[in-house]
Amino acid sequence: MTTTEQPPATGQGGGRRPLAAGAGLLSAGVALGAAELVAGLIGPQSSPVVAVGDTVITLVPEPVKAFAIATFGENDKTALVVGTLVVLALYAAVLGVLALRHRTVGVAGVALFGVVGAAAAVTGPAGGPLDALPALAGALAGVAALLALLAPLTVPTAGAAHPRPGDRTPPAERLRTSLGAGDRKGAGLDRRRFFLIGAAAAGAAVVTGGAGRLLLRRFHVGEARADLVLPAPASPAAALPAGADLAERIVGLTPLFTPNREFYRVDTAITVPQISPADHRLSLTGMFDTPRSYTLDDLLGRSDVIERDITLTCVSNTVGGRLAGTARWLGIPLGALLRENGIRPGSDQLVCRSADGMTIGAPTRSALEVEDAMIAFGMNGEPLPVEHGFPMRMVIPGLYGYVSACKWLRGIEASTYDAFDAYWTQRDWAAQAPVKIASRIDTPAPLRRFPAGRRAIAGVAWAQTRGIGAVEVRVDDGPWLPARLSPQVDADLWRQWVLPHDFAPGSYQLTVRATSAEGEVQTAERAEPFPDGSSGLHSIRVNAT
Ligand SMILES: Nc1nc2c(c(=O)[nH]1)N[C@H]1C(S)=C(S)[C@@H](COP(=O)(O)O)O[C@H]1N2
Ligand SMILES: [Mo]
Repeated sequence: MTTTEQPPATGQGGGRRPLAAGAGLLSAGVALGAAELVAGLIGPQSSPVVAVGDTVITLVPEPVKAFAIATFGENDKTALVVGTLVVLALYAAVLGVLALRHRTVGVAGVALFGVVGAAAAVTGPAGGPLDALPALAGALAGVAALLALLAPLTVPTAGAAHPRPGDRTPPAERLRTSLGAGDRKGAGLDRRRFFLIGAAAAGAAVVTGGAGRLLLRRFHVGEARADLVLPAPASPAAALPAGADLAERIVGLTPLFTPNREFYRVDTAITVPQISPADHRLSLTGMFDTPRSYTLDDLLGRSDVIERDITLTCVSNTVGGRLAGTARWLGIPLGALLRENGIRPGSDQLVCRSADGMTIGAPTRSALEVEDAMIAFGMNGEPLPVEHGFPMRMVIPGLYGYVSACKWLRGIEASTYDAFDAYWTQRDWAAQAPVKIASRIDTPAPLRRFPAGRRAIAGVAWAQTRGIGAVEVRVDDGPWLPARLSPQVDADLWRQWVLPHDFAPGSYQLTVRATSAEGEVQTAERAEPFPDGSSGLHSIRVNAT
């Protein structure tokens, strides 16, 4: 198709361009709907929208990722999806306008999108050749919709510039007739047909997209998860004394245990892997004498099931931040599992692989020596929630999640730091990252006004594997005042702290600092999360009136 075959886009009928932009948008909708429908038949990993988003996450530079986590927190993925859709919408609208004059550009633009989507899906961690189909089907449908929608915007009118075979009109004459035709208001533009086809396209997009979504639900593992019966632990968690949770009496204080649905979530998965427990295998490979693989039932049926209370923290947590949570985990001791496979002394790194392609490098030594390191399948009395790694994940107390807590775990390769850089290490985060001592003021809330008088200053502090020995609070430049702590039941569990204080009306700066049970005082030196975790004291301004 050549460009001269299309009547001019301007000067005719008016409003042609906005309609063409609309045609682009509608075609994108049709493409996405068709892709989702085919993805519904093939599987969630083949959905081009998700695959492209995943690829974007993998490719964006670290500062952008850090900014996204800092700005949007757990909504970072929603922000990404919305951002992607906005970019896609702009692209589609521009493409529509360009295609008005140059059909080839429109077709090529949609095809390009199909190829990008197909490539992303095929090369994804769970991708195969078949996963190209949704994107390609989407592109085909998108092209068809675009051409159909543009046709009524460029209806050939009488005397148009097409030289019919045998037409002897001189070129200049032909041009004049063509312009003349265009001068008539609305000529070459069939609005009614455009809106009819547009409505059909919108309907098709909604119906196919919705059907795709419904079909994708059958890949969800919620039922299999609900049917799972967890074993009783051979070694239960340390008993908590009555009244151990100070949050029962102090409004605004973080509870000792974080309910699963409130547990912070950090990962690179736009849609969480849906792993059918019956098909799942945990494979040990690499530097083992007798490596084997395990089904979930193998793990559930073992006699060495442990239950432990462990606080998990993210390296991206800023001072005073909320990327930390505590759960009662149920699982198998990691050290025992590694030893029974004959782990070789030369391994210093375990490369943990998840079903979504993530690699997390954990120190072999911690896996063997940290008490309570485990392969977990239970969290707060339930099977692991899908978002938190169902059916199994690793938990190693004392290390940030990105070097210890691989979710959707399907492989442990005994390796070395020399031989392999894991995902975050490739992005310049520290290869080894023990959790730094941290403390946080939960209440009073910063800047919010509260009535003067006696009230609690309270929060949490953590120093996994070492335990918290003391927490002190300073009001303005006063002395460090010792806070009361929740019972020390396990070094891996954070401790709540509380300090009742008499506030006269006024504004105060409150600062908290913790000391580990080993006597190490939390440093006041400020560090950003990158590359191995934030440090510094949490300090807030509060107002009593
Ligand atoms: N497969 C996979 N596992 C992962 C991650 C991930 O992106 N993918 N993120 C890690 C990080 S950075 C943290 S802090 C913890 C968070 O675990 P949670 O989401 O259950 O709180 O999971 C870790 N395990
Ligand atoms: Mo993290």
